[in-house]
Amino acid sequence: MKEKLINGHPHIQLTHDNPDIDILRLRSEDFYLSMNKRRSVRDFSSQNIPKEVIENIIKTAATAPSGAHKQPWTFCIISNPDIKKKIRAAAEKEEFESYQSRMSEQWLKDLEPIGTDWRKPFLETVPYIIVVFKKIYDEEEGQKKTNYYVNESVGIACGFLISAIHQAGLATLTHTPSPMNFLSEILERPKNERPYLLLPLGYPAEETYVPKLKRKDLDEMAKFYS
Ligand code: IYR
Repeated sequence: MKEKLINGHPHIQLTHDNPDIDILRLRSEDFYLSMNKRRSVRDFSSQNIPKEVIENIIKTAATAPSGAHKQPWTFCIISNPDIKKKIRAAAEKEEFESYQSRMSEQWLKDLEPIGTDWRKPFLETVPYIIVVFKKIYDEEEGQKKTNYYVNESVGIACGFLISAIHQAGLATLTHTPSPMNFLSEILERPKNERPYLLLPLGYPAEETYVPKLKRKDLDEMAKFYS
């Protein structure tokens, strides 16, 4: 492998096979068709999943780019039933409050087609819950170290995570109980970590229904400047 120094730091030669144009067409279309089948799922089977699969998915998420390569994330993977139970109880308590009084009439109306409510039984059904924490700063030998573009970095990692879950053949949901500081307490996270996103992970339940949604057409969401 060829190496050289830039600013005194080692750089390695990129290995990249430049696929020809027909392959670009095929691969980009294949990936789109596959990703277009992804749906957020709220009814899960309790069927177990090998830990190795979860490890691969998490390692994929952590290939995301991050500000100054600080990798400002921690993935907590919960299979312990007592912890799942605690998370469900705390999430439902917050969600009950939200649906009852914190969310606006308009918000509740916007959610009607999705069919959600405060009940989150999937938090106990699923074999795994992943809670992604963002590291607002790092701590090395008692010294605070700045992280950069933390929300962007962790958001991209979550996108990779969701894609890896779908690609493996599993389902998930981007669940954001609000507020979600209870996750820091239950999972005993240090003070430089803040909960970012909760994702239940599993196979969908045998007969699962998802909202009949339409995705925006290209001309509704993209503008080409040729
Ligand atoms: N966090 C709540 C409410 C909710 C909000 C939005 I915006 C959604 O797209 C879906 C749900 C819940 O999880 O039910």
